[in-house]
Amino acid sequence: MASERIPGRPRALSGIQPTAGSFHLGNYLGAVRQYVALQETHDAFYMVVDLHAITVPQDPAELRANTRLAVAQLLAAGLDPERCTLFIQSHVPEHTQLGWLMNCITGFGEASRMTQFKDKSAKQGADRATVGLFTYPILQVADILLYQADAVPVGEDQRQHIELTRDLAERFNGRFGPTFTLPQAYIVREVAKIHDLQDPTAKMSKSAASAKGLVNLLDEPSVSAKKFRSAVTDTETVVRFDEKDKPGVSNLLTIHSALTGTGIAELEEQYAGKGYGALKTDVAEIFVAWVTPFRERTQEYLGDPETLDAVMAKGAEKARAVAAETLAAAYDRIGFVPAKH
Ligand code: AQP
Repeated sequence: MASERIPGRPRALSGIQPTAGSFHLGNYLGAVRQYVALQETHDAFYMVVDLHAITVPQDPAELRANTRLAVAQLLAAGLDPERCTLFIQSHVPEHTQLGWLMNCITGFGEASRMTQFKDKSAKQGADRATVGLFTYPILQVADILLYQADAVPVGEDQRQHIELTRDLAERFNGRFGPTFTLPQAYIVREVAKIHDLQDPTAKMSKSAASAKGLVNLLDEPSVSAKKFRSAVTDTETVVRFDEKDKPGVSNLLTIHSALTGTGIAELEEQYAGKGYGALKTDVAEIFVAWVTPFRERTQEYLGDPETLDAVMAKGAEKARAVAAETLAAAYDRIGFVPAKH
C-alpha cells in the first residue's frame, strides 16, 4: 500500500501511554480532546505508545489489558477510524528503527537536558531509571518524524520534546539532505496544564504521590465527584481566575469552562457572591454528566474485541505504509546499502 498525503490536509501525530487503568482528566483535556478535533482538519495519526510504556516496569498482563483499554477510551472519546489512523506503536517496527538513527545524531548532553527524564527518573529513584527512560524523548522524535507530521497535539509538559524533534530534524536534513518535515507543537493554552486537585501548583499526573487530586475518567463517578468537592482552593471566597494567587480556583474554572464551553469571564460573573462551595459542586456535577456516557462507551468497545482488533489491524497497515516510506528515505540518505529481497 503506497502512502499518499491527503491534499490540503496537514498531518497530525500524537501518542498516549497505556500505563494506567484509566486516562485522567489532564490527558483528556490537554491532549485527547484535541486529537478528536484535529481528525476533522488534519490527516491524523494517533497511537497507543506501548514502547514508551516499558521505559518503566510494567506487568505484561496489565500492559496488554491497558493497551486495549487505551484504544477503547480513544474510540469512546470520539476518534473515528474512518477519519483518522489509530494504531499501536509496537505494531509498526519502523519506530524503533528510526529511533536508532535519531539516537546516533543526539548529543548526550542534549538528551540529559530533558526535564521529563529528570522528573521521571527522580520519581523512580535515579539508580533504578533505565537507559530506555533516558532515550524515550528520542524515540518520540522518531515517532513524529516517521509521519512527516506538521502538528503534534500535546500538553505543555511535552513542549521540550517537540523542540528536540525540530532540532534533530533540522540536523538530519542539514547533514544528509531534506528528509523530514519540521513539526509544530499544537498546544491549546487554556488546557495545556490541568492541575492536581489537592496540589493545584502541580500537574495532574497518574504518578502523583497521592491519588486524592487525580481524576481518573474510568473511576466510579461518585469517587471523582467527591474529589472535586474537596478540591484545595484558598482562604478567600471570591471566584476569580488568577493562576498565581488562586491556582485551585483557577483550575476548577478551567475545567468548568472546558467541559461546558462557557468563557471564564462569564463564569466569574455567574459565581459572583456564591463562594467556592457552589463552584466545586457544579464542577463535580458537570464532570459526572460528561464522564458517565464516556465510561459506558468505553465498556461497549471493550466488550467487542473483534472490533478493537479490526481497528488496530487497519490502523497498523495504514501507519506502516507511511512509516516504511520515511524510514527507507532516511536509510538511503544516511548511507545504508539497500536490502535486496
Ligand atoms: N495534567 C495535564 N494537563 C494537560 N495535559 C496533560 N497530559 C498529561 N498530563 C496532563 C498530556 O496527555 C498526553 C498523554 O500523556 P502520556 O500518556 O504521555 O502520559 P504522561 O504525560 O506520562 O501523563 P502523566 O499522568 O503525567 O504520567 P506520568 O505521571 O507518568 O508523568 C500528553 O500529550 C501529555 O502532554
